[in-house]
Amino acid sequence: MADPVPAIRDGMQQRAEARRDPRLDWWRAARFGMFIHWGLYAIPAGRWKGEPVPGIGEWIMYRARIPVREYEALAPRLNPVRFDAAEWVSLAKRSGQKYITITAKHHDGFCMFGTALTDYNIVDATPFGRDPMKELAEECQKQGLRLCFYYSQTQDWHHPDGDGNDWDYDPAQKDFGTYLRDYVHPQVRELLTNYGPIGLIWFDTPKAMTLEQSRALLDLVHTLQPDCLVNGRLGNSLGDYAETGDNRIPDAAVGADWETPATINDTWGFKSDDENWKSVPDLVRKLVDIASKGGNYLLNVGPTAEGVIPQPSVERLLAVGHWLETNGESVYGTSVGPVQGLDWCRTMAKPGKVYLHVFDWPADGVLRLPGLTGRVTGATLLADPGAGALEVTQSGGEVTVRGPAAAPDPVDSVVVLDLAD
Ligand code: JFZ
Repeated sequence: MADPVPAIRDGMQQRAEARRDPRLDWWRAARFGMFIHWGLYAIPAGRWKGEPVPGIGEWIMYRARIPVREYEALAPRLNPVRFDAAEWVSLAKRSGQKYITITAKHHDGFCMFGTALTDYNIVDATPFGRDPMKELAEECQKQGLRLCFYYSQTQDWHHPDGDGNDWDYDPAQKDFGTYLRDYVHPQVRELLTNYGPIGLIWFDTPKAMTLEQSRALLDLVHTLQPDCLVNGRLGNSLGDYAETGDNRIPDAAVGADWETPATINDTWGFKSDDENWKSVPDLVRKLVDIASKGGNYLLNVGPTAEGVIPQPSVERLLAVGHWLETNGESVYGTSVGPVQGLDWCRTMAKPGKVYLHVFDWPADGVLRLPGLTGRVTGATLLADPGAGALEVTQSGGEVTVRGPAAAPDPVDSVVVLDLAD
């Protein structure tokens, strides 16, 4: 795939003027969300007919060119009896995540919500017979998180007129416009009518969508729920904020609203043999890196077909949440930090304050921060205010803070710098 970052940056620039749109206030403050890829693909979990299928788990139908009739046979086997919406929402909450974005329909076309448009959905086609999106919506309301829906608007490998499946359907015979009008639009209407207030709709892989088609979908969302946001993968640089390429973090701060969607191992949809889990320090630093550049981190989990979020994901998320309990003040509600481009640290800003996140604590405990123009009136360790004020001096455009010799937190020690107004 071509490097998506320059294109994303163009989109970001175009969105810069929408920067102060208050509809995004909750999302800007949130900084950390839970992505959930959950669907029929969790059953094969990366293997088809006894053979491993390389690549991301939710693409198995495409990668193995599984005929629709064969893939459909997974539906009667989907019975996630261990699914517990309260537990998932509580996990997100305890992990410090402020919103949940879950696959209502991924490219395989199977609907994980009750829909009148097709029987190919979890309520009508599985022994489970429940609508997990309803249950999640209720729990999010109860526990105070925003629920958001991923919806694959272009690719649908099950629908004869959807994009992507050229092994069952002849692309020349497809009527994409009709699919959008008579299937996608009514389904988006259902998602924005039947589940209460929805934080955002996460579209994906726009491919050949025309400007009119993207615009019509954007208008539909905003007509149904004016406060519902739309991500940047609607196509044609439309949407309320930009999405980077998967797992991509821009190397500099970006003056617009953006989000990095990221895996916690190497797959989105559950794969039984993917054990390449990112470490807790890596996850914390990625969150901080992203927030310091003005973005949000949308970190994925891939629940099993039984409805269980894999334990290695749970442990890591809770550890990040534990770190955020102490350090959240320096992440949530912050904006792009004043000092950028240093390896050893990241900065974030709030009115009257700069949070200095130190990844590599110097051996002598003396932090030398260049590039800060404001006058610093004090410095403390966020995790240990009892340690009192740290000695600060400022000269020649450099702030010097004398901290303890040992890193207070080997992952990221946060120093709060107070600024004179
Ligand atoms: C898409 C999906 O195809 C994938 O299954 C998953 O849902 C992911 C979050 O999004 O994959 C993409 C989309 C865009 C890029 C890369 C993978 N990109 O812009 O680099």
